[in-house]
Amino acid sequence: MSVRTEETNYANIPNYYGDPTWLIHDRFGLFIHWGLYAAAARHEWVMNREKIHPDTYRKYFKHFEPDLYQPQKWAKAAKEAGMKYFVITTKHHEGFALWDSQLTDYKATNTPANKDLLKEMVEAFREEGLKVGFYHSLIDWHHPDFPIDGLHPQREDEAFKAKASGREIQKYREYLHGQVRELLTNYGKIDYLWFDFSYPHQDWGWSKGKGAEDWHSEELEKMIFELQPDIILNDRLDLGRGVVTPEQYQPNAPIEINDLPVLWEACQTLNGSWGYDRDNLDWKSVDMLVKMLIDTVSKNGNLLLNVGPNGRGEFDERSLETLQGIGQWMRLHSRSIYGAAASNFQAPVDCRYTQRGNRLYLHLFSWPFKHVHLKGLSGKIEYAQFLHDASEIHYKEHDPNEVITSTEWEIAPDSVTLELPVQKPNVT
Ligand code: JFZ
Repeated sequence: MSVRTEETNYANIPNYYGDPTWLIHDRFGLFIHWGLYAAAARHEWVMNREKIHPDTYRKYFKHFEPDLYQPQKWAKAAKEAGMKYFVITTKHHEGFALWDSQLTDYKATNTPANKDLLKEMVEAFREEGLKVGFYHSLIDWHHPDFPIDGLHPQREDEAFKAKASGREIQKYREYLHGQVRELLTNYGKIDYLWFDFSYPHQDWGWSKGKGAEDWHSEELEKMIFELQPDIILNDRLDLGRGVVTPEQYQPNAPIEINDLPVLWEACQTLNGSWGYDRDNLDWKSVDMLVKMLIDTVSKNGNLLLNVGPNGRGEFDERSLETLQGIGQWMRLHSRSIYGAAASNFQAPVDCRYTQRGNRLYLHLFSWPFKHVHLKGLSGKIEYAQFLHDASEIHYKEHDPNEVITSTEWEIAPDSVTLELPVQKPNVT
């Protein structure tokens, strides 16, 4: 079991958590949402949103045939995009197991796919040198004992009552713990476990608020650390600890509790849907995603960026193009991302700073002005260059406080990152 050092003293992880140094260094991971909903091709919540009965939803189980599935290609795409770890949905809310679980028949080996899809994926990503993360849904719309105990509008209907009656959460809990045990026993070293999700103060219509008492989170957590002592956990077990996971928004500043930084990771989609969503046209640009990554690192966070593979087992063209675009940026700029964190210097308007040791990176999100003024850097800069081509940047000492540099460059590259070795290391 790793012992945490001073530098990794984070507010929201207890002493026995694995060493998060790799996560903090790597900064950028791939989220993969893949399950039967890929066949429905209209969002991973389709079963719930369209109130599809599990018996009807079974058509996707029957026709799940990912004949083009080659996880080596996924791993390669992720690596080329600059991602250092991945998190795969072992089971999403629909309840379908991507692996050969001994605790259910609702699994990949019983579909036309006819194999343990998780096993190959884990091997492929490890082969490319990426760390392995499992997403696992606490919620289960398929399991016959997952409580339907909320204030559902149809709760008085006979059919609904019949469906909701006789459900024993104890049985579901055993199933949940059992499946987690399988996942952490049969696939080698797992680096990251990402539960989803608790909602103790919310009623989802079909289900009353659920949290630590329902999942027996403490007990679950104990088992997890027995099986995988170095694993990192996210914060959705309702225990008030783990990697904080703001969803589809960027916090304004580094997240802190009691003046201590917390480990946090933004999760973001490419197009607003996590599962493959065929008719969705709402794709984020490479430029926007790169800015999200920079913004995240400038606030001490990680970015977990999602792809929803399709029913044939492929990343669609649009996702691949986006990953390639990010990869092109990363090839030239990853030095400002890996091992980088927030800087104590305050970035000018429309800019972000990331800092790694004594290298300060100034990312200009836009530069409509003639000059950028860099506060607090007077007398501290040793040298300034563009990061993408290591060409020198001229700058002037402006007043005791500021350094200025012209932005009237002859060639304005798509994205501008300046690398400024500063004399005093000032990393947070
Ligand atoms: C959950 C899932 O429902 C969703 O399908 C996807 O897997 C995503 C990554 O996680 O969505 C959530 C979970 C928690 C919150 C919001 C959306 N939350 O706490 O605000």
